[in-house]
Amino acid sequence: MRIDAISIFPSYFDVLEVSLLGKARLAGLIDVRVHDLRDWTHDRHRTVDDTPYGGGAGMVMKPEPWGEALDAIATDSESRPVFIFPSPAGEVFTQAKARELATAEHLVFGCGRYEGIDERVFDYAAELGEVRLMSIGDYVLNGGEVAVMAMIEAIGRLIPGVVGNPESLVEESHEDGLLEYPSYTKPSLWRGREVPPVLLSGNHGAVDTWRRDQQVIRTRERRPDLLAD
Ligand code: 6GU
Repeated sequence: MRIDAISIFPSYFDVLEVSLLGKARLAGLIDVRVHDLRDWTHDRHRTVDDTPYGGGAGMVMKPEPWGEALDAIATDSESRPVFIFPSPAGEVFTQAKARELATAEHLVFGCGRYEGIDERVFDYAAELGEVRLMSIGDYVLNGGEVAVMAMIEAIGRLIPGVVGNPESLVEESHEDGLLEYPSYTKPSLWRGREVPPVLLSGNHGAVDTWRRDQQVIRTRERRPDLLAD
């Protein structure tokens, strides 16, 4: 998979070098390219924003640098990219959407700052590929970078070969619509707290049943909205 990220703060993406995704990049499983939006400006101050038509607070990202950035990346693409613009006004990014996006050949993340990007940019991007506006939850961040890091991590780890043991992908929270069961390791008694005896019983059927029950109990307690779905 190829992933491009366009931002005025490209250093937010420096940590993609480390950990699992860093290894996946070195192994050639993911080709991540980070771009500074200001590289597509032409004035001395490398201006990316301007005041909003109609008035109001804050600044809006100008369309011209975005147009050039999207053109350059789309021209250089082997496929029709999927453009993802992080936005608190977008559709909510979920594990199901991560799974869907993990099958794409080329994702392009466009990180907005300030009050947002000139709306015409989304319309133009739709001529070059599929456009998705995506939110990572109902709260407001200063810009899209942190949201894009979260999405890249969630999508990247679903690409075959990125996570060493594929078994660890299926037993996680959200993969089957339930939260994950609780986990324990040695010692079996720690600071007066015991590990649930069934886990020490050697009875695999009983362990499976207990874990499933725990998933349902936890989900009912913590995320009843998931059970409704
Ligand atoms: Cl994707 N962007 C911003 N700026 N804020 C957010 C968000 C995205 N998702 C939740 N809040």
